[in-house]
Amino acid sequence: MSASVIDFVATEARFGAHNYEPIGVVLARGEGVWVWDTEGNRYLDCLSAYSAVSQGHCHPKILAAMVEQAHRLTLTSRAFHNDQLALFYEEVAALTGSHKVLPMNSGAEAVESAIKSVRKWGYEVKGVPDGQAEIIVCANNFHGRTLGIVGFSTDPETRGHFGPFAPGFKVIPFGDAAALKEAINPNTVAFLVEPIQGEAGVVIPPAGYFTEVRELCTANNVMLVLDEIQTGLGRTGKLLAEQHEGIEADVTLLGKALSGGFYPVSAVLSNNEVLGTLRPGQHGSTFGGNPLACAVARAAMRVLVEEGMIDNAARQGERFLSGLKDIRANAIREVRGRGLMLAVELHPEAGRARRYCEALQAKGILAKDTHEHTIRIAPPLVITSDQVDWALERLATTLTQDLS
Ligand code: IF1
Repeated sequence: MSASVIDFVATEARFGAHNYEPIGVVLARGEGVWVWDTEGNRYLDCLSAYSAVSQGHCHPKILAAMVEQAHRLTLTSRAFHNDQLALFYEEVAALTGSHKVLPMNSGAEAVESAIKSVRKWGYEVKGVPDGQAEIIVCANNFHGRTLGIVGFSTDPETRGHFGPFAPGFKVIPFGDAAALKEAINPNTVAFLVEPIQGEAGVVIPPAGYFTEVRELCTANNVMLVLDEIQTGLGRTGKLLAEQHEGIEADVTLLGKALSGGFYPVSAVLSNNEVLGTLRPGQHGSTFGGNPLACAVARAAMRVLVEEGMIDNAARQGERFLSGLKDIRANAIREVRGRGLMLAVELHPEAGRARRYCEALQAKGILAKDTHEHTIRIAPPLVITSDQVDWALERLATTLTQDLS
């Protein structure tokens, strides 16, 4: 590493909490699928900030919307109306077919807000005895890092030594509708689940799973809450991952690409019943629904649709997936994916996925490992066929190396 890179890394180490172990690159500029480090080296971003930069780095139209709004009005608090929130509501509701919107900031805040809302609905509408609401979640879930959320994580790294945790959550295996049927009881208010488990390593459920889930939730008056914070907004080749399953959630959570990576913007989308239980003063946030966030999100949604990014994600995702499946490498155990949400799982004896990510970095690709043996591949949805082929060449060379 050069002196300047070492200086940045050393300074981070000196002052920063060590809650990440970044790959050894210091990024300084981004444009589309490309990012450049402080030395001017160019990389194809195959992480997209965990699917927050789906529209590509520094999208000019989102930037222009942000600058224009920032000159005019950034934050008013919800004590007063502003001239962006209603427009954001209309546009995100029209895009997703939702009736009610609760604007928040981080993904975890949207998850926590959904948990509060479905519990309140359980007590005030479903008639669950106060304090006894149960929410079913899946093993290997990832819904954020707040205390409430890590309380129902099954990952020791995510929840270790952060207790004690809140009760009211029941864990079942992902992809097992019979387990859901077994777990539902009269106090169950919701089933919170990712359509595809991202952090778990892009785990896709069996065909028909969500059709059964939808039927079970409807039959038992249980709210189906789909966390589309990572899978949503085109990542899997459709606007929402639920569309692959031909179902509709009762509550949908969005975040990340809702702002195109410019600003933390998240939202809870639902029908009147659930969000209609929130009354003035019962929930809120200083920045939730602020005019700058709304202007940025409106532009991020607009370019996603107007520039055909969702269909491109479907097309390039198929190209990428079949190209990955064509790679003949002993290291590869399985290739998985839907749209541009892809993963290469390695055999344990092939060595840690991190080693392959470091080797990819040397070839101009930035990717992230998850759970030791899986490499995530999630480029911005603006990637072209040539860029997919460029990435596949380097992935094939790297994966056929022996890095064990
Ligand atoms: C980290 C993981 C991904 C999410 C889903 C809610 C949230 C996330 C499905 C919370 C956030 C981020 C968090 C970030 C790394 C990244 C991640 F590895 F942690 F699990 F993407 F897979 N639901 N995921 O994926 O949204 O509060 O972060 O805005 O914590 O290291 P957030």
